[in-house]
Amino acid sequence: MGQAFRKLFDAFFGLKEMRVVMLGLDAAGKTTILYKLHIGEVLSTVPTIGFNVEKVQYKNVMFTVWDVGGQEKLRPLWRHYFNNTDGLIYVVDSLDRERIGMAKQEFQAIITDPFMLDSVILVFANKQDLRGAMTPMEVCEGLGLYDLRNRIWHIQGTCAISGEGLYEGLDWLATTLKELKPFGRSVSVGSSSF
Ligand code: G3D
Ligand code: MG
Repeated sequence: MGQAFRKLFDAFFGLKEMRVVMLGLDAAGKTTILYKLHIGEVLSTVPTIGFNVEKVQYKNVMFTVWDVGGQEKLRPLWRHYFNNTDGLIYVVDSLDRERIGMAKQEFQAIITDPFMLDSVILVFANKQDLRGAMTPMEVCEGLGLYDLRNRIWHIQGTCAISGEGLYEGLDWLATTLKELKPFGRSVSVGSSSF
């Protein structure tokens, strides 16, 4: 699995500076995903700004990861990391039906931030291995993805523990960024893999 990711990164991401932020409520599976990718050492920092940030740099790709949720006061500080972001990966715990409303609220706050208006959006509907998990389509509805205008997004069901779906999702992200970057980002497309 790790080797497959590295091949993917080398083929698509490797040539340019890319910044990807991976966000989601706590326990969505972000840290698990970061480790599953095996693309480098996960550096965890507790900066003075008040939230814990994990980073992995693989060649020219920088992944920055933190938990969102319930701390609206911190939102203005997110921008520090949003600047020049190419891709957003939003991770959802598909079993957590109770907090899908909160996940939506945070998601909408992120994607409407002025610094994020240009970023493409990959949603991981994670924990698909668990019985009772929302389907990717339900997560899609829960986050309000269908209502997005002028955004490029994709939703992918995943299991971070086995790695299922991660490669497909990142493949979409890498391919999309590769296609879009030279030509600007004026397209509006939604897609899913239900
Ligand atoms: P976070 O970094 O988004 O806060 P973590 O989330 O990666 O720490 O994951 C939170 C918990 O969910 C972990 O369990 C982790 O093993 C589990 N988890 C992550 N992804 C999946 C998945 O796809 N399927 C299942 N079944 N569990 C998953 P613990 O028990 O360590 O808290
Ligand atoms: Mg974590």
